Amino acid sequence: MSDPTPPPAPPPAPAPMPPIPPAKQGMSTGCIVGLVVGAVVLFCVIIIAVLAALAVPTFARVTARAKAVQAMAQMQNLKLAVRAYQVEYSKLPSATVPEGKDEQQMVEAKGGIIDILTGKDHDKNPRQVPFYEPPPPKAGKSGGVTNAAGELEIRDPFGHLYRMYFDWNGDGQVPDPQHPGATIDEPVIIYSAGPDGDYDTWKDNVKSWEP
Ligand SMILES: [Ca+2]
Ligand SMILES: [Ca+2]
Repeated sequence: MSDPTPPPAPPPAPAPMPPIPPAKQGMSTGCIVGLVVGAVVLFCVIIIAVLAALAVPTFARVTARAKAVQAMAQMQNLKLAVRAYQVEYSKLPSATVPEGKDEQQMVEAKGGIIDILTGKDHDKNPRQVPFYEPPPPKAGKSGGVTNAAGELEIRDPFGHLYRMYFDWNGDGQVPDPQHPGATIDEPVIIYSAGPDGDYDTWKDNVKSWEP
């Protein structure tokens, strides 16, 4: 009788996995959180920059539009004053150009013509009727601004003088400054150079005859 075969030795128990050091575990989570936060912040910064880039020109357009609306209102006031003078004296006001002559003469809204409409010129507005109330000056650049020569200038909200044409010969027409040789069926027209300050660029000009 042989010795019974000894039972095989049980396989050695697997070595337990070394525990992850708590310090290393915390660092990995922290890195991930940091990356996520960084990405979110970067995303927010990009969004804000894009919105700001979009908002600046929009704001500029809205501001220019608001000033153009204001210019139109100021021109209509000036035009009403001219029409009131015409009703009162049965002629259009004229500071330097004899009535019925040289309607091609452009008149800037300053000095003599304004003195007539405000009643300051007692020769050409002998009843001293204050037909016109100039807009208040704004920052010394727009509205009713007194220049170095002591003349009152009527400047649009962009800081430039209004320009005018009068129907001095009474045929109901004035020269069209935008289209040389053409006429406009109005007793008086006024226009602003618009936001670009250039009277010859008509795209942005504000015109009393085209509301
Ligand atoms: Ca005319
Ligand atoms: Ca212009």
